[in-house]
Amino acid sequence: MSIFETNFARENARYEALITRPNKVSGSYNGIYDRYVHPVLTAAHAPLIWRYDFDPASNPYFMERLGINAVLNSGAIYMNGKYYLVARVEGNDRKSFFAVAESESPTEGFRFWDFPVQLPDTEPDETNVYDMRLTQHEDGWIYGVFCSESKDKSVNDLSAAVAQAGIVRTKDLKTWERLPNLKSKSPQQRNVVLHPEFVDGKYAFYTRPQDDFIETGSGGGVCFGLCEDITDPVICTEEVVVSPRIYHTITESKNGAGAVPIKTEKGWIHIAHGVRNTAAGLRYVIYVFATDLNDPKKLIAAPSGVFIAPHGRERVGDVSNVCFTNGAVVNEKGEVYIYYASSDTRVHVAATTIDKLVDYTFNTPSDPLRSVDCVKQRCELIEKNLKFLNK
Ligand code: BGC
Ligand code: BMA
Repeated sequence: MSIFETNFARENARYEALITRPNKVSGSYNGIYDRYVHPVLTAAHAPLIWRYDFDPASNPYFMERLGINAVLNSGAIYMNGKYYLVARVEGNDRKSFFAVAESESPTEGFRFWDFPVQLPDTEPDETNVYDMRLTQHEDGWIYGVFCSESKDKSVNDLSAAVAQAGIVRTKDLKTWERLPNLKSKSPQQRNVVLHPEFVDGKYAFYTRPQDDFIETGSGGGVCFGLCEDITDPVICTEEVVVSPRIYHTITESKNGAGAVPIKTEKGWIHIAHGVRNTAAGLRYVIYVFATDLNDPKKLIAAPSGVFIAPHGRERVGDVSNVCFTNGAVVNEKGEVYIYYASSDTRVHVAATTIDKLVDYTFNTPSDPLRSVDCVKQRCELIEKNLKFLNK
């Protein structure tokens, strides 16, 4: 066999073994959700035809020509009995793009389609795109809202950038129509999510106003605003804060909506992210809050602290100490699968159910915000438990 043939055969076998590898629940327990042992998507899940030149004449060593660096923050949708992830794929060149991976199972077997998503090129200054949220809207379209990033040419700083919310829509995840970027009063927007239902007859967005590309500045947290016409998307109401940033909590530096809110009998459940600053850089964790069924900007539950934080191997990657989600699905059995990326490098899944998620959201105490009160809260739990043990 030629070098090409040997290397091709080995890599192809490795690839197939990876895609068909069974997954299983990991040993870590909290009763709230199950983490799975293996990531569901990694850079190695990128098809070989995306990366290698398959012509032995032009590529005798079977050398990677266009490498993939990471597969991360993935939008998710459950449709026609199948699970689809629209992942952020980052090439070795640091540019991200979107690609659809499909599986019959929520926890394993995700395989990318042959071609990545080819977004209509309507924003001439757009340099990078990432973190798509997929909303199955009651108007019949599937919307993808993502971050559209451009260089900030107004200042003399090579790294200055502007983040805006890009919007596309599709019926089949194959043909994508691009709409104009969302306009709001905020100079920058990231982590924007479209609510799945009309609110007061209008499209409703969770936004995250920010003064600067990295710093949210005066931006108070995850906000909510309405939009009359999705084809000319302008936030026409005041952006009101739904889930605030709070001093000395997991949302102190920033927070942002994550998965599209999940409708339950008790309220809309939001799986979002919170960021705090540390000596080792920003730490991203996932948290949960709930809003009113009839008034989705009204916060009705705020379980205390972290829902998912990076564990073990998840802690290390291109941007270490990050857990981030922009997609979760619910199937007809009431099972919930939360797709979260660790350290901007790979995508994992955590499995729970609507019943458990409701129990967690509405029965986990809220953060009392001061150590002394947190101790009181814990002592009450201990006293209650000791009574049970002594029975
Ligand atoms: C990166 C994102 C990151 C953002 C803010 C962008 O350039 O692509 O992953 O969230 O900067 O740090
Ligand atoms: C951002 C997000 C993600 C990323 C995170 C950590 O602000 O939008 O793309 O996972 O930072 O780098």
